[in-house]
Amino acid sequence: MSERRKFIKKSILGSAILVPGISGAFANSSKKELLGEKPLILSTWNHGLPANAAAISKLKETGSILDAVEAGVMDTELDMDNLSVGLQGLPDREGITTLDASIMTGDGSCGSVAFVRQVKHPISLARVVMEKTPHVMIVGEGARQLAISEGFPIEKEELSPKAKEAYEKWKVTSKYKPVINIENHDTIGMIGIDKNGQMAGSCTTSGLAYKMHGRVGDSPIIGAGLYVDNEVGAATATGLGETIIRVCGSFLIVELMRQGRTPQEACEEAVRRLVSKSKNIKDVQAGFLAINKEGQVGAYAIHPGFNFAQGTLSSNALIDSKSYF
Ligand code: SD4
Repeated sequence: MSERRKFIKKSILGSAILVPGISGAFANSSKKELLGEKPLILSTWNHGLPANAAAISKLKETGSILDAVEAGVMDTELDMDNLSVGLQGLPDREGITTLDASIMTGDGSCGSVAFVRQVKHPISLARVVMEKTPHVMIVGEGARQLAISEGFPIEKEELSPKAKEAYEKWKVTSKYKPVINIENHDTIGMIGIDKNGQMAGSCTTSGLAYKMHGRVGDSPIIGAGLYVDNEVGAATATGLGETIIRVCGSFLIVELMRQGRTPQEACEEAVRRLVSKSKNIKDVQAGFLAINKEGQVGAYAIHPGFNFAQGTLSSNALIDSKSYF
């Protein structure tokens, strides 16, 4: 674990900061979830804390929940300690880092990029796809060309020192076995609601370490890694993308909430569905995070170890998710 993460874990979990009205939802049964405070921002894993802080600060500055979820994950895209997000992320089998990202607002607008190289902020490129093109998803060289035409800086294609070291070690055996919770699972998914009930979400990743060249995960697939609907709620996913795509995980959760499930019940049902449709589930981690329009929160993963950060205007805390196993 990096020094930065150790520090965050110690300073936050160590002092047991609780978020009024929400932490209780995780101590008690999902039926007893309390109404959440708004605005509310949720994001996956430890790096969700600084990302939430960046999102809340942007929300205060511009008042836009879309700006907030973009700015929040941009912080993670620049985090040199994170080897699963941004250009510092672990590469594919050929030694090339390729990025996936998506963004969505509660009115159904969405955009994404996948298999994109040399762009530091794929989330902002996903926003360009959403706002400036007639399309939803642009991939590979096309996405890089769009970045160039939109004036995004194109970075030199070289691995970060940590990614290079890890890749050199991996090449010795070239074995592909996802490790639960660590290395392969650090994607950031962020969902948020403002005080008026407007929702937005973002998701950005370098995907699975040592994936096949050209592999795309769930994160840029609308409905798999991210889904947002102002009428119901929002969900995002982390973990082995193939398992999440198979059940349209985030869309499934929003639809279950539409049918009356709480965010917690919906996340649990989606994990059960995913487990029933996947093989070798003991070696696979996946987790979901959800919010409904009342500001209730849910989170659930296959294995223990998944956590998320929950931020309001006055608090920001890490919370451990419950899990199937
Ligand atoms: C993927 N879902 O590409 C991403 C990886 C991930 O935490 O979430 N890592 O499959």
